[in-house]
Formats: sequence, structure tokens, C-alpha cells
Amino acid sequence: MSRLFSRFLLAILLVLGAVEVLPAAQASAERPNIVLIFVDDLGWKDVGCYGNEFVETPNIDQLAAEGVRFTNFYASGAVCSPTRCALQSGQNQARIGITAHIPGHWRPFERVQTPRPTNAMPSETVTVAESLKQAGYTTGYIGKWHLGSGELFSPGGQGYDFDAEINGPHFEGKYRARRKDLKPKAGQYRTEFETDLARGFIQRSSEKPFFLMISPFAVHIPLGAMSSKVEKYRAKAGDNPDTHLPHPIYAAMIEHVDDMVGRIMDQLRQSGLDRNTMVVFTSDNGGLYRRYDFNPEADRSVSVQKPLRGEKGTLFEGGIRVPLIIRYPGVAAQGKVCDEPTITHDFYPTFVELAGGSLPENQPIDGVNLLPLIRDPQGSLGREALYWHYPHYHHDRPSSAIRQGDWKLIEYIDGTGQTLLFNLADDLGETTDLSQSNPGRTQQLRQQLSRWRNSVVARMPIPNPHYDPDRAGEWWSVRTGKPIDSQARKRFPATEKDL
Ligand SMILES: [Ca+2]
Repeated sequence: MSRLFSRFLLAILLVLGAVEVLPAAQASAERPNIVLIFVDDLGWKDVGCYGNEFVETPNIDQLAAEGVRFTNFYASGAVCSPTRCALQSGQNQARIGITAHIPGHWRPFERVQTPRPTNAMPSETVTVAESLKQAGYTTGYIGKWHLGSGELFSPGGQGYDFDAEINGPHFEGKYRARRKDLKPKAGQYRTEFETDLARGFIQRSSEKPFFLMISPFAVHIPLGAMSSKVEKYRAKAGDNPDTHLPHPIYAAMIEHVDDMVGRIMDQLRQSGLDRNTMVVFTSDNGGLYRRYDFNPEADRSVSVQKPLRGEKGTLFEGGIRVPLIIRYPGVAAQGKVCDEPTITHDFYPTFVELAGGSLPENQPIDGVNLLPLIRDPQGSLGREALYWHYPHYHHDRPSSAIRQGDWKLIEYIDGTGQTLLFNLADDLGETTDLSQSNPGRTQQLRQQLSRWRNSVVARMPIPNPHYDPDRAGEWWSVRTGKPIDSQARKRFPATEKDL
């Protein structure tokens, strides 16, 4: 028998053997599906199981009762695009340069000039969807993308078989899918449309393992929700102008998201997939308290994150600490809490491990596989530190941060040299700066943060020759290249009745 023929025979036997041992249907039945619900701007304190007593979130709370709830989970960034970039690429967004929301805004007359952020995730990035496709998964994307426009940079161009990118705020006629054949029903609120698309995808995909990312635009401003829900929360708040409560429309938006979770879980049960699917529920950044250019006379607050300090657009806990719930029956502990610090870019290696795939070569992966923690929430990842880099003016000044154990250091990179040190175990609200009383730890963390920034080639602000204290507060739009006129902003309808 010639060597060539014996190899051929061996190959045939291997194929036959493989088919016999592992039929395709059985293989897919054993490999779990992944559903990631990635809410926009949902803060750490915005749902019931994280301590919110005003908003009703029975479906999200049920998810926590059946899975693991993470108390120290962080968004990779303080705003949308950076965290989304970290999620898709498995690495800190500072490596890619998407450090601000796309297209962003800036303050041309501030003390420092901030780096112009990259305006699309490069197409050569191997996304989590591409890695899962490589492992034989069908991939779907529904909702907000915010990582660049045009075919090449769309979800479809970045590894998603089903691309239902949707843009525009919450009411029918105001938002639309990029794919023109995907149309909402008359009067349909955006999260309901997104949920219908998700249910359809799950129904169509039960033959093969799938990864579905659902990225609702709720609960991002402009505030807008269906009147039935808004009226309920207005009645609940009464005439109380108490800013310790979330805005009634915001509360209603959270309930829309809770409905979404309930209807997606129903579909998984109907399709017989609820036991073999990992469901992940989280947010892209902390809750918004007020617009960055907010006029205190004009409106009331949106979300309340107390006892956390800060909000979306800051590196205080209120800007980056967000909910994370993972439900995966048979594997994830039920109703348990995990206090280990974790971060958005951990999803990439977690999902790829779950799918039995492999991580891309030649692409640094900063995330850590969370499966051991999902099995044993009391375990530890043994990670040295978590890092953030946000070199832009927004709700705070340009800054970087490091968390190591219970210690957190925020360094302002705006030419002031200011540094804040907190111990989160004693001071979750970051009220007491310990940098003066702990100079040794402050210096160590500051050096470690600096080494990390160098290692990822993080772009830094530079002194601004046009610095003008009188005009430093002006906001300019990257999209128009002109100053932003906050007073001229159009008011958006609060409910469908205002349309
Ligand atoms: Ca966001």
C-alpha cells in the first residue's frame, strides 16, 4: 500500500470516526449558546437586585436568583464606544485608541489638548464574533453598535452573520435598522422591536450553537418611554421633587429593559434552550446623573448612583461599576454573589473557552476567562490589577485609574498632577482621599499605572498652546467642528403621546 493511499485511508477513517462519535446535531447540543444583553448606560444601582427600591425589575432579579450576581464588575470604559471596543476586541480600548465615544466632543481652550480618538474599530481586529464563528457558532447582533459606520465597520463587517444594527431614539419613526427589510410594528417602542428581532433569531438558530448580542439603546438619553409605564412611576414618585429617586421616565425605560429580559427568557424556554444557554446581563458604563453640559435650571437628574461617587463619563465608581449577572444552569452557581473584580473585556476569553474555540494569534487579549468564577463565585482570578484610561474632558477631567485589591488610584492627566487614592473596602463612596497619608502606596500605584499606559501605548493629552481660562468651558463637536449650542437642543418627546 503506498504511503499516499494509506494517508488517504486514514483520513477517511478519521472523518467516518468523527462523524460516528460526534454527530453534528449532538455536538451542537453540547455546546452552549450565548446570549449577551448589553444595556446602554444602566448604572450599578439601577435594578432591584442591586438595591434599587423604586424601579420594578422582576425578570432581571429572577435572572440573579438563578445565576451569579457580580458586585465588583466594571465597564472597561466610562462611556459607550470604548467599552464596546474592549468587548469586541478582548483588550483594553487604549491599545486601539477608541478612548472616547464616537465621534466625540472636546474643549479646544482647556489646559491640555486631548487625543483625537480613533473613529472606528479597525477591520483587522479579530472580534469575539469572529472567534466564535471560527469555532462553528452562528452570530447575531441587534441594536446599538457605535464602533464606526459603513459596511466595513458595521456588525456584519466585523463578524456577525445577522446584522440588525439600529440607530435613533426610542419611538417608532425615530429609530431605524440599517437593513431596510427589518421594520418595527406600528407604534413599537424600540426595546420591543429589538426583543422581537432577538426572539426571531433564537427561533431560527436552534439547530446550531449561536452567540447573540442584544444591545438596546435604552436606557440612554433622550428620556422617552411608553406612557403607561411613565404614568406608573410618576404616580409612585408623587409630587416629590426628590432627586434621590431616578427620573420617572428613566425608571420606565429600565422596566422596558426588564420586559425585554423576560421575553427573551420566555423564548429560550419555548425553544427548549434555556438550560443550554449562558445568559449574560450587563451595561456599557455607569448611570448618567446629568448631561455633561447640563443646565441646572432646565431639568432634573436622570439616574441616581448613591452611595457611589460620580456618574457616566468619570472614572469614579459611579462611572464604571455596573451590574453583571450570568445565568448558566448546571454550571453557574444559583443565586450566589461574586465579589471578585472583573471587567468587560473578560467576556471574550470566557465565551471563546465556553465555545471550545481558540483565541486569536497576534492580538493581545487582556481579558481573563471567568468560567472558574462562575462555577465557584468565592474563587479568585489572581489578577494583578484593573486599569482604565480616559484622556478626555466629559463629566470629569482627563484621567487614568488603577484598582489593585481594595485600593484605587485616580490620576488626572490634565496638567494638574492631581492624584486621588481610595480604599474601596472602607470607603465605597470614594469620599476620603488617602494619597497624602499613604505616599508610598500612592507612588507605587502611580508608577504601575504609568508602566501599564506605556505597555499599551496609551495616547496622552499634551499642553495646549491655545489654553484660555475664559473659554475653557466651551464644548465643541467633533462631527461638526463647531461649538455645541446646548440651549438650542431640541426637546425629545417623553412618551408616544408627545410625538
Ligand atoms: Ca453607554
